[in-house]
Amino acid sequence: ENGSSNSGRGALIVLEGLDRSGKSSQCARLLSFLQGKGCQVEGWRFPDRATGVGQMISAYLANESQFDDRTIHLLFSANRWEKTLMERKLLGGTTLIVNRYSYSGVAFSAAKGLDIQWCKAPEVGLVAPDLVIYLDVQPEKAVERGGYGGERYERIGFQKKVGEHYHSLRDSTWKVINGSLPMESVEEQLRELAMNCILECQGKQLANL
Ligand code: DGP
Ligand code: NA
Ligand code: NA
Repeated sequence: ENGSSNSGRGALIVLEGLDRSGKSSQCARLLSFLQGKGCQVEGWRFPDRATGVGQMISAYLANESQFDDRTIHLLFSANRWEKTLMERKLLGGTTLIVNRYSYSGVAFSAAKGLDIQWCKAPEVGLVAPDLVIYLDVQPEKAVERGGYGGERYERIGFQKKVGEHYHSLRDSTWKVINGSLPMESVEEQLRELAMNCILECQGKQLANL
């Protein structure tokens, strides 16, 4: 069994973590590993800056435009709701490796002081991930990794608060990987978690958040 089975649906696998926690590199590595195994798989990311809503988010993150905290929260959420293709891809057997999802939405907005339940509300009804992998890196370590790019949230004090909120969001679908380990070790753990998830979810129904 090499994971290329046509039976069953694809898995929704989400990577979460602070800025500079290694999500982008690990998503890319995992994607090419699974492709090499013959898996039907795609890499996605949120925010998707290419859509109309995504361009508003991108300008906000670059500090080129301002929005009220609640307004931008709803735009990030809208950017996830735009992806109506997600469910069809999964049901068609494609596994999605997604860089950030609803947990980013809640953790980043709650770190600004918004009410958690209010933050979660617009996410309800989105497709639920089969697996959330949290790359756990101390904010101090993340900064050392070549620094931040200068976007709005890339400040250590804010990232610490985001980390605390991520911690409170953990549930049974979460697996935490120590993101400070060597890249190869993180990669190896991710591969194993992803392969198991892909096999396990083939017989399971899709659920909603
Ligand atoms: P990225 O493209 O992964 O570097 O994300 C851009 C920034 O936006 C990053 O600081 C994390 C933050 N972010 C991602 N998703 C959301 C969200 O849904 N809501 C909020 N408030 N911030 C988010
Ligand atoms: Na960023
Ligand atoms: Na990031």
